[in-house]
Amino acid sequence: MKHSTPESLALPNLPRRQFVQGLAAGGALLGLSTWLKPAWAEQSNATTTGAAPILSGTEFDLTITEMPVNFTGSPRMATTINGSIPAPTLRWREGETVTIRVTNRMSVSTSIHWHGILLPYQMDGVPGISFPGIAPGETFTYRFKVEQYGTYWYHSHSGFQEQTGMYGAIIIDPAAGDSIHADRDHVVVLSDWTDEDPMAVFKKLKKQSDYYNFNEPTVVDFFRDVSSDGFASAMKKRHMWNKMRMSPTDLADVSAYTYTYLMNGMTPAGNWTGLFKPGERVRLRFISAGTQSYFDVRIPGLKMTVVHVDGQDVEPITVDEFRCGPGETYDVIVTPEDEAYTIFSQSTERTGYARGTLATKAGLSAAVPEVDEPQWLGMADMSGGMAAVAVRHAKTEYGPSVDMRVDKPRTNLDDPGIGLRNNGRRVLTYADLHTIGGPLDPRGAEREIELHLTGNMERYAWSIDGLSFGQSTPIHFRHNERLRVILHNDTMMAHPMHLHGMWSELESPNGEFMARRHTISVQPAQRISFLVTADALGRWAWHCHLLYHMYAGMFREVVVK
Ligand SMILES: [Cu+2]
Repeated sequence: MKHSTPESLALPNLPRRQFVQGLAAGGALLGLSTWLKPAWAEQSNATTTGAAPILSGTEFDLTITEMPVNFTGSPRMATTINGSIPAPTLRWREGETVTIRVTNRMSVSTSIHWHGILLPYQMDGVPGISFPGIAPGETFTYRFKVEQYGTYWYHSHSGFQEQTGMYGAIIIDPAAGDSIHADRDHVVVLSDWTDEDPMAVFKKLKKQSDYYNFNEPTVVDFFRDVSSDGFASAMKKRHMWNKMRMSPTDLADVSAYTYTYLMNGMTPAGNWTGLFKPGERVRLRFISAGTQSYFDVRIPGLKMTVVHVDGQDVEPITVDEFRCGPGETYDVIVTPEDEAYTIFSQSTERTGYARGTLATKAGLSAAVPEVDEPQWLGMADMSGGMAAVAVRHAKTEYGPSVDMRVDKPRTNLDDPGIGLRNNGRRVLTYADLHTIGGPLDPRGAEREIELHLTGNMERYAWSIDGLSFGQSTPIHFRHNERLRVILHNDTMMAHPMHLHGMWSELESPNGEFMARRHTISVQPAQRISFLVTADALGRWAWHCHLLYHMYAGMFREVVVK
């Protein structure tokens, strides 16, 4: 057994501090040669990161190009929208019709998906489902009426282009004036960058799923042990790991070993800075655009009042810290009084962080905390809890692509998640979230569907009910039905599940309305449910927003008719 002796349990010698903090300059894109310089690049050779240009109005032209970027000291090619990372912030107005012409100046197909936006399915931007994609040299025109307001974002839905730079913020101003009063407003886009070709990252994960997991290299072995020795014996072995201060964890499959975490396109060394005047109410719109990273966000010295989640106003709740998974957005209000505060966003597996500063003037900084110690997965993460629900595993879950099935899922929403439990800070949980105004649709569920999030760690296979996208057939919703969706996580990882085109109205274990979401993170061994009003005809994507999980097959098509 690989980990049977203390010697072989030794961690690779990679102190966390040695992981790349990035360049102080933080990823300025290198100059374009003049002859191919498009209009948007006319002013400057080096397109800025850290201050995405703001485009507002009803007509937009976005150009997708490959451009060199340098976050770590080694120039790499990035996929950019109008030459910036993040892409330009698009400012729309509720009730207006927007026209967005997207031109592909690359040699491969591309797309843009408007994350969380309600629109006709042909405008949703998922190649193979909404439309064929945007071919090289082609311009695709998106046009739709903006039916909502709040903080959203957009990104490529093609290949790994989201990983290589294609993401940006959308701010939609309410038609009737904002109920959230703020003196100042900053978008904070969190993301992860790798100098590796994302396909190479994926292939490494396929070959060895804990390739980037230097904290805890034992999870694959744990499952190997479960299948060869049975659960009880594997658990005994786990006790041994515990005694040696080791644990099987599976917090994130890609870490700072390859990632540099970015805040508004700036590395930690680059230190993106948002300005304020003491005493102002500052709205920070956090957008979790990491492809494979959950971020735990806090601002030491400041309480954050969460007021708006996934584009929905929520009953204000004041916390010290919150976790945001890929796809989710959280708007908070802070009232800073001192000169400088660190915005600290550590990744869940605790190998690194994105960092920026809130300050009264540029050039200031505050102390940057150490990353927390990684926490161990508990029993609840591996085998659930005591829920008395009848668990139905689909026949397709019994096969080589599934290595774990949870028979007693936990249903609680008040768990902040692994790494945040009992850390001495008030951490936001899903149980704290209440969308103002209640559900969109007063009807109860007319029908229920249950889906299990499944995987096989060792094969790096990710699926739904044991079937990858390629093996699956579409899920059918009847037009205008009110539907309860139950998601049951049969894996040890959290999966941020994103249903396109329709809201997911999260409910409590007792069936009370909680929060209207576009992305719902389902924790390990957890069972959650939400209601959907299937009011959007057409074909929609539904997937895990961890990009490599989606790519591996944790993805379904939903057909509403
Ligand atoms: Cu996933």
